[in-house]
Amino acid sequence: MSANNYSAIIDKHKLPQVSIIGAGAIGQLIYQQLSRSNTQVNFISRADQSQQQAVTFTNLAQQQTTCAAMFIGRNDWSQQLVDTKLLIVCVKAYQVVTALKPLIKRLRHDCHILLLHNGMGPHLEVANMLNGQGLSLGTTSQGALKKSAWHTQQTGQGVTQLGHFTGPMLSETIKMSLLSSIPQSQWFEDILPMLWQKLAINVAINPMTAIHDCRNGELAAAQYRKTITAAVTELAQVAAAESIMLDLTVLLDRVYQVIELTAANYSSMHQDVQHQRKTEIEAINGFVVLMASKHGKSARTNQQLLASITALEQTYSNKA
Ligand code: KPL
Repeated sequence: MSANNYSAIIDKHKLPQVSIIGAGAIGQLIYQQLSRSNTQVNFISRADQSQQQAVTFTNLAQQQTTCAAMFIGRNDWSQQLVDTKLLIVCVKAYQVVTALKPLIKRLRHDCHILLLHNGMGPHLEVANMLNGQGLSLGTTSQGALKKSAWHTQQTGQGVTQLGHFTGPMLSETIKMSLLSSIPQSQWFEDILPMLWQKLAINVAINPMTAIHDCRNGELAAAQYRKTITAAVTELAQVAAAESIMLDLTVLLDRVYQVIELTAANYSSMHQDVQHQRKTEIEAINGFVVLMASKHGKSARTNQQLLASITALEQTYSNKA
């Protein structure tokens, strides 16, 4: 049965509860997509008290809707998290472990965790923190923009790739509910190659746009080709050392396709640097460097890109 047919016959009152950590653009987009398909969904908040928050969403057709989202505060975590069957983690890569630490012990053993962030790396640490829960990983190229704290606008369609990583599998009911709620979402038996492919796009586009202060489209210029090719080549070599075989030509074609498709956009790392926010460089080029050193290899270009972005972060006036 297809995911769409399945959603039509699900009794919404019997649907398991999904919780989201991270009310950024992607967290709010996923919240909207799940709640529209009648999944019971709430946010986990760092505030003490639980509260309802009006959240506004503008879809691709420019239609705006507002609904009341439940934010579960710390005082209610223990009581509410026992009902959570899937916890979707939408915070930045460098926040994943800290955000999950106080929650894991309160989750049911049969709760499942799904990490959905840019970059790679936190999954290795989270795998060691699990308390019987299963772990899935995902990546999305849906475009979303936060217009204000509680107003998110979808800015582009895109695929969402999800799949199992370790521990018990996600239940079929929740998997089907996810796939039927998130447009163009797919489940992969082996998710790691998909994450490495997405990482190839990010290792090339994100640091280069931040360093050269440009939109994604400008990276099509010949002057950037050498660095982009070198960064992606190193990534493919490191992935191969991890037994993930990727075709370099396909990876580079995809990088240039994304450069063209998102030509007018500023990458997330460009935006982070412009707003003097911590970037996800450690989970992007930093992950390639880390995996290279694990295999006794060097990844010189990724190391240089990592160093350049780290140096840019050091220039922020407010380094908090
Ligand atoms: O994922 C992205 C990002 O900005 O983080 C790309 C695909 C590069 C689009 O800008």
